[in-house]
Amino acid sequence: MNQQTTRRLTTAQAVITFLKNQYVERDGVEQPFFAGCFGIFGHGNIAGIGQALQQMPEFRYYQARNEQAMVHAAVAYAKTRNRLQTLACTSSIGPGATNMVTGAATATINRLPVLLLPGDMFARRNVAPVLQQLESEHTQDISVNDCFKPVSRYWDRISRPEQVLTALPAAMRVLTSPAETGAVTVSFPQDVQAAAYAYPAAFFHKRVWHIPRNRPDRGVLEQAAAWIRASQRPLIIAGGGVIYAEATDVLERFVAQTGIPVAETMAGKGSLRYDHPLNLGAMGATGTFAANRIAKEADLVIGIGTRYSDFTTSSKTAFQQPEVRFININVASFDAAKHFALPLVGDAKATLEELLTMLAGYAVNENYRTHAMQLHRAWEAEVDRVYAIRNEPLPSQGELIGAVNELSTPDAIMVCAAGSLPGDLHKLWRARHPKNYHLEYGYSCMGYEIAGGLGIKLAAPERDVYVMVGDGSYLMMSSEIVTSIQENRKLIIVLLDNNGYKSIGALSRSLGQDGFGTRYVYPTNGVLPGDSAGAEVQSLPVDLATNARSLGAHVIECKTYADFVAALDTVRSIERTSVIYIQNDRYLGVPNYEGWWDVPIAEVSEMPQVEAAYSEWTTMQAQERYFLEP
Ligand SMILES: Cc1ncc(C[n+]2csc(CCOP(=O)(O)OP(=O)(O)O)c2C)c(N)n1
Ligand SMILES: [Mg+2]
Repeated sequence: MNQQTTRRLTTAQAVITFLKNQYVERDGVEQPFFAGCFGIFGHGNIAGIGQALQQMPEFRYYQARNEQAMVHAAVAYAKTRNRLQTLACTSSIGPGATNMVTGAATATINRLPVLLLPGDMFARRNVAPVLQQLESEHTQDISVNDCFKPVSRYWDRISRPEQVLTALPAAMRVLTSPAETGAVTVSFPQDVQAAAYAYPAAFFHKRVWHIPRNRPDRGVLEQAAAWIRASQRPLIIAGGGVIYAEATDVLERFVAQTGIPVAETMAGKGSLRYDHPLNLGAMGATGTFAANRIAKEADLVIGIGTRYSDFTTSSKTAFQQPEVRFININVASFDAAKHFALPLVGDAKATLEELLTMLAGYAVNENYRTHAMQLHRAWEAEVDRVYAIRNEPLPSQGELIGAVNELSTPDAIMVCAAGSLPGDLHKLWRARHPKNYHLEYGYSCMGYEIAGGLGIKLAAPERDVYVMVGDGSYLMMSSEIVTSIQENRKLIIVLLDNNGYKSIGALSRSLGQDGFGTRYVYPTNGVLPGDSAGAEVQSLPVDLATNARSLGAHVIECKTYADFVAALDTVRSIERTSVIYIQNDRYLGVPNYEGWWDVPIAEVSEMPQVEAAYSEWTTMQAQERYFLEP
């Protein structure tokens, strides 16, 4: 140690120098792990990370408008790059830091790597309480940054400069682990960031983190092959893991050889092209009748890279075959073990390749394959029908989705996260490549859409990025339009205004609650009116098109479907971020196709509609299953 050469750097300079030199390699392809750093400066990071970034412009700094948004952008970047690359995010202390907590949860829930570097209170403490410090009577060893603990896969606080020597390698291990990845938070007291230390030069040498393709236990694989051979009605559920592992080609070969049909989760949509004859489309609560019918009768479910969210399982009602059993291929043993499955803990690509060899000569019976293919065709006809609806006076969401799908370039990326759009898109979007459909539906965080679009465009500048966003999400966070203009990264934002929360409005009506609190209207006699209120209800004077224009976007306002189609054409030749604004119908929804979602209903109430909805709910709730036997 004493003989080592050292470099005297501030802790922050050491962090950035270290990050700059971290690389990952998978399948022999090497790349830098960090594409730079998003940030918003304040007194908690300006002289530390801020100074270091200024001194090292080769580690690109991106100025964000909102800390939550910048984490979403980093998450979307990582998702677009299949977790092989991400960005760091630096914030000041206090509100700047806690603004990132929601972003951290988004990353962790979606199993996507981001490195968060929030500023923290003075480690030396003598000047406390500093501006924005939350004091505690019972300890001085706490700050708002402790809020990151439950939403981070790794959390640390750097109280002395030399601690980064052990903290950052630990952070890198988690970030680059396919099974453990998520938000990593390394909290940096503002004085420590700026303090200098003689770091061993070896700490800054180039490091390449190998991303492994781990293989499952041989015996369990053999058992899985035997289960598949014995099954009569197997179904594959393709989750995000298929796409992150770049296992889509082997999945296609697997399906071609075995004839097993595929249903797709929100994160897994695009695993097969939409027009593959054995692609049944979306699975579960927002699923297609094709997927949901096959799932209902399946005797074997092969889940690949899925965490079986309630949307995927229709709140545990999707699989009704009494003897149904599960094989789960997953890098994380946590997910592989769900539903008492036979756990194939391993990389999706490596596992499918091995399983395929073991299944030589096996295929599902012809009737089953034919049945699945018929359902696929029937579903495609239903999508055609919804795309062709021409609702008046306001267009339907389904037809607008159809227009974006058909008029966007084939290699484009569409991004969405919350509202009524995700369910409609899950059913209706025709994914033409594995990156075509980018849904953040782990956290379904309103406000992800535009920020996420920015992250995608930074990760894939050669592709068109279509952001599909509702008026509610837009109002919550549209700030990164400004960043997209600053960075000259064009987004095509499709803003669907239905004057409030169409999704939660419909949910509210289904619970007997009349859309209460989900419309953008003035109160009447001190109460916000629901959907049954008459025509006297007055809308709010909100003008989102003008709002978007004021942020620097090119805005095209549409009234009709024809305007919308024309706008999708015009927008291609506009060079900066553009917003296509259109109002659409609050009430005309895409049907439910035999899926279900458990949302609890008031067990007692003074409203008869609520009581009626409750009794309907009990019938469905009774179908929820535990899967306790392998
Ligand atoms: C941050 C956040 N807050 C609340 C919710 C709950 N929520 C889900 S959808 C929604 C309304 C979305 O409105 P809008 O974007 O206009 O889409 P629409 O439902 O009208 O299609 C709300 C409040 C959420 N998903 N995320
Ligand atoms: Mg809305």
